[in-house]
Amino acid sequence: MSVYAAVDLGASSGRVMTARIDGERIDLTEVHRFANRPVRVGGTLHWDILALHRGVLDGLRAAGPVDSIGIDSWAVDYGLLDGAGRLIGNPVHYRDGRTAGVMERVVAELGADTLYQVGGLQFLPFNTVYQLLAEPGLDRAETLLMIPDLLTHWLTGSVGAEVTNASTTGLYDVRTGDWARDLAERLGLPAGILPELRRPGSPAGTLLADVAEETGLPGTTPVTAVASHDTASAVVAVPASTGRFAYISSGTWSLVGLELPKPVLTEESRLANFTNEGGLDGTIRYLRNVMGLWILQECMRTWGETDVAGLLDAAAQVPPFEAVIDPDDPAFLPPGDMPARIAAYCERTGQRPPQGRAQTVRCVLESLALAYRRTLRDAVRLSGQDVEVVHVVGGGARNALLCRMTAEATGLPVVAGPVEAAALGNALVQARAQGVVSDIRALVRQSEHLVTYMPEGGQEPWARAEERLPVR
Ligand code: LFR
Repeated sequence: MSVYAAVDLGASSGRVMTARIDGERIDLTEVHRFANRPVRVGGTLHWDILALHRGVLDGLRAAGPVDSIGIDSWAVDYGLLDGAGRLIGNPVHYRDGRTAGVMERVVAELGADTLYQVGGLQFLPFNTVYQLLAEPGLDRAETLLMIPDLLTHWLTGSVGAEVTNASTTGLYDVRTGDWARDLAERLGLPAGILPELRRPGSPAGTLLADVAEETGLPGTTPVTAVASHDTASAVVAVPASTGRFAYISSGTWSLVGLELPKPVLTEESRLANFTNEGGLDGTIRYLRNVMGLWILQECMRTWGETDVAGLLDAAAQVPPFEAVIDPDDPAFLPPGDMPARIAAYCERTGQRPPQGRAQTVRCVLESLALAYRRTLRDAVRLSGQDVEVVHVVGGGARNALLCRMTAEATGLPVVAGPVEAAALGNALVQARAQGVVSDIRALVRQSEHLVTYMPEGGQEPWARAEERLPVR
């Protein structure tokens, strides 16, 4: 029996899980969960990075002795170290407004095509490259570390840039699998701050003496670079049994797309705003960021409501398609009063705003399912890869109403689960690196409880609802 610690940091909470693997099965246990509460200081929205490090240390203590440790988190954000290895300022949250207008300026200067040919990324205002151009601490910076690389550095002292997360920066060349140093220089960014790349499965050092003392773990405990972008880890754990599958990594964001052997960098793909992020073993995560359950989470925060099951039950009872929104409208990106923004969107587009909470939730879920329908159709068309099943992984796999709508809207069977895909993918990459596992997806299929939703209603109502959305 081998045991791995998977540290998985999400936008609202972090968790440390232990994964026990006996070659036939993997068993996950959550040993510690802690809040991840962004803090606004001096008008800037920050991550509380020391609280996250604290949570990691407490979680590792709770985990007890393990064969290896791996860390994954959301992408694009980073910390900068000075020449003495000290953190320059607190990492800024990608939903902060400091990047307003930066992407537009860079696109005007360099051309969208140049950027897409190199990075292959969806044009999102918070991609690391645009954040760096809005970064006051850059002149003192010697090293850029993405969030999981920074936390790994604090555990082991090692410095490196794990590739799946590096691929979300806009400064990584998706064609060559190396940093795009030329592009950085053209933008006036110091390419010297980009650390050496490391592939998922490679060693990232052993615990520093003070970390060993804090956690009660032996200093010889190895830390392994996993697919450190949480979405990459989640895709690793998609329990697909065919190559013809799509996935929706469903949490705060919905990452909707395909796994491909090569990037798609065509003009059509750029115009459809698809991303080509790096996955395990050189695969490409060809996907689109759909705003996701964030909109529902912010509605609930605004209402002071915590009973998600009750809301979903109520939403299932109200009439369909009263109002539809484009979840990717930039109005929904920053934190704030989402019900008011949904109402404003409806008024702007000549629709009657949802009349209550259940109606609002129904509107959000139907609009997400519509976005999935459009995105998957585009992904298939642009990549030429056919799809016969949609795997929904992550917390959203628990949302039966949304899974049912997704099956209907796409006309495809939806297989929901695992819920803890990112932690599973994290642990399984460690296990594979140690030779304990060979076929990751087969092991997930054997171990996890999956629920299938067949596309029961016809697609016509969805096609009609889609016509009410702006063409993109
Ligand atoms: C999901 C995710 C997405 C990324 C967004 C911001 O947790 O990692 O893949 O686009 O967060 O980093």
